[in-house]
Amino acid sequence: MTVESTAAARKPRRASKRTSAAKKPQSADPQLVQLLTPEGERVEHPDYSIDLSAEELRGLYRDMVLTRRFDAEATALQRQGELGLWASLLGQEAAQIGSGRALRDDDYVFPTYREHGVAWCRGVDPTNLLGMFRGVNHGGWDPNSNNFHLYTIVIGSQTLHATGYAMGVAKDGADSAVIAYFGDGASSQGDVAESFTFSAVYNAPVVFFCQNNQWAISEPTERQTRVPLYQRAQGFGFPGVRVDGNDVLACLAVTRSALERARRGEGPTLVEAFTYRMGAHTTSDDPTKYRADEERAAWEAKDPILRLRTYLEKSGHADEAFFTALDEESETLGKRVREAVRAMPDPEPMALFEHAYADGNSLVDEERAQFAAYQASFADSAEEGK
Ligand SMILES: Cc1ncc(C[n+]2csc(CCOP(=O)(O)OP(=O)(O)O)c2C)c(N)n1
Ligand SMILES: [Mg+2]
Repeated sequence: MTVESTAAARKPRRASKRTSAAKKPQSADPQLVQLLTPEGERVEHPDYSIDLSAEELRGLYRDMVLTRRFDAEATALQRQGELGLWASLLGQEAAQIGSGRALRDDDYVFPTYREHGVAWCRGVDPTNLLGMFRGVNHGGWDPNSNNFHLYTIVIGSQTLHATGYAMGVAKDGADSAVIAYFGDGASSQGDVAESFTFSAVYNAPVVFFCQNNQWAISEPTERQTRVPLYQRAQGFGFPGVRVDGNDVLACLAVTRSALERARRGEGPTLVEAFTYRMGAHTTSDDPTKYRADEERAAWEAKDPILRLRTYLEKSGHADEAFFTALDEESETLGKRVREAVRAMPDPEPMALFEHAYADGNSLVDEERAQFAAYQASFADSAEEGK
């Protein structure tokens, strides 16, 4: 059974009064779920529909704009030497805001290191995302406050964490769902294959949300797979769907449907959000070494924010005052982020050993003692120099 057919069978589509769905053209490629074209035109997909108010549409736009502004600020802060590293989400705002806004508060998220837009949707203060990249803490937020796990840099490992967590959710009899984010490169990891197998055979309520941004650092997607990534799911016995990852409406509709399926006890879904990493892999990377400018330009024409803006303007769902106010809000956010980063206190050196083990560990104790002696040795040499 496909996720499309499940969704269609259980939920007869409503004809929307507000957006008069019946009259809209169909999306060009049924393999790629799209509800908003790059030109900002609303289209219909036979298996997915969405009916949002003007206020909800403006909300999605605001989320994307503020996320992009935050991301640009973080990139600039790295260039100014305030952060050691930054992994930009530029271009992936729709995939993250669409999927992030599909979640319920009681759902649980396992992100990679690039999910700043999803963090935003979960209510994690963006300034908290920066501590690890500044090197002043190991994470920066309490995962259980917002059901948003700490950033995970070991590629693909969080899909196993998500699967185990989802199996626990099912055992508890809860109807919440779990979502695991990962990339096209991560799809080649053994951990991801294992999590697919486990979640399928245990029917775990998990959505695997793969942002195929076309690159794994300098490796293109054709080095990861011979088949479209979403088709991998079939071999594991659960549905896969490819969504236009630059279309926030389609990402919202598809993720919502996959989460509902998980809640109903029908098991995992693989969502492949087809998108593009507009920037460098991280601030340590130079993409001009391995990809052509034309490729970036072609994706720029599919910009997720621009297409929603075009639609909002054409449909009259937002006026100039809205865009002006949002510009101001963006600048205020940028300033707040700058000030918060510069005000972050340097950690106490011995804090390095905290949070490694909940109940302590003899090896960590030994290392702590060695490091304390090392630190103290500087005090001795300062004395000798007098
Ligand atoms: C297990 C593991 N192997 C290698 C790396 C180094 N590494 C960091 S990011 C990355 C590429 C990941 O690409 P993808 O999954 O497509 O995610 P993206 O960065 O494009 O969002 C690699 C290989 C790592 N962090 N962990
Ligand atoms: Mg990638």
